[in-house]
Amino acid sequence: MHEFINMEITLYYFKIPFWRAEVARLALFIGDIPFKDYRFESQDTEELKKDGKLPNGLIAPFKQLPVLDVDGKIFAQTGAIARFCGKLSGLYPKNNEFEAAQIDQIIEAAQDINYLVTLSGRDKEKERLELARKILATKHLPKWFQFLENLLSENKDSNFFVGNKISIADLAIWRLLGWLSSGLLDGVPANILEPYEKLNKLREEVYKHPKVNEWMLKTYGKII
Ligand SMILES: N[C@@H](CCC(=O)N[C@@H](CS)C(=O)NCC(=O)O)C(=O)O
Repeated sequence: MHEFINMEITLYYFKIPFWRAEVARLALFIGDIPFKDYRFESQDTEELKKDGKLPNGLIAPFKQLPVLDVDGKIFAQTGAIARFCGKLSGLYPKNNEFEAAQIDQIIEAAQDINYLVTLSGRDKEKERLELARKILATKHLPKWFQFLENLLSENKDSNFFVGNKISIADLAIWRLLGWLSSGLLDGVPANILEPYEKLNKLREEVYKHPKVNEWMLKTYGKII
């Protein structure tokens, strides 16, 4: 029996399979940790924007999601939540500081990449937006993908980022890459990941995980 099984956990996020929430949802699901997967309705979003209020009545510290509620107390920030859920589920080491830091660096890289995408979408003027997205797709993303590819190549033990088993680092990057290669992001082509053998191998490996498959089908009715 799991030592933390008695915690009451609710993850607050929007109704989308975005990496910030999906890394935590999947970690908990893989670890068989019961949790409530609260997905915001539009009135929840209005309250959050207005005064940071969450459906549990508490105030989101940064007026942003994800937020995790553990037994009525909350905290925010994707990395903190991912690590917490990873520790509960065995997807983040509790007694290997070095491997923990190696995983942290990947989560931080996901944040950096996400920030570049956000910045590239800020300008609403069509031509400037197109230029920003072109630079994103031809310079920034390839640079970061190569960094990640190198890290995967350096790990001789598996197709994952750290050691020989799946961790929250793999889940975060897998979902982030799913978004970036979805073709839904203006100016970023769906084949952007083609040159990266190790990144593609990582994606395949995560998709092969039986609990990942089960989660997708149960939650979204299809593999996404
Ligand atoms: N640094 C935060 C960023 C979270 C974030 O940007 N959340 C977005 C959704 S993906 C959000 O809540 N946006 C609403 C807002 O900032 O008003 C983290 O790591 O969780």
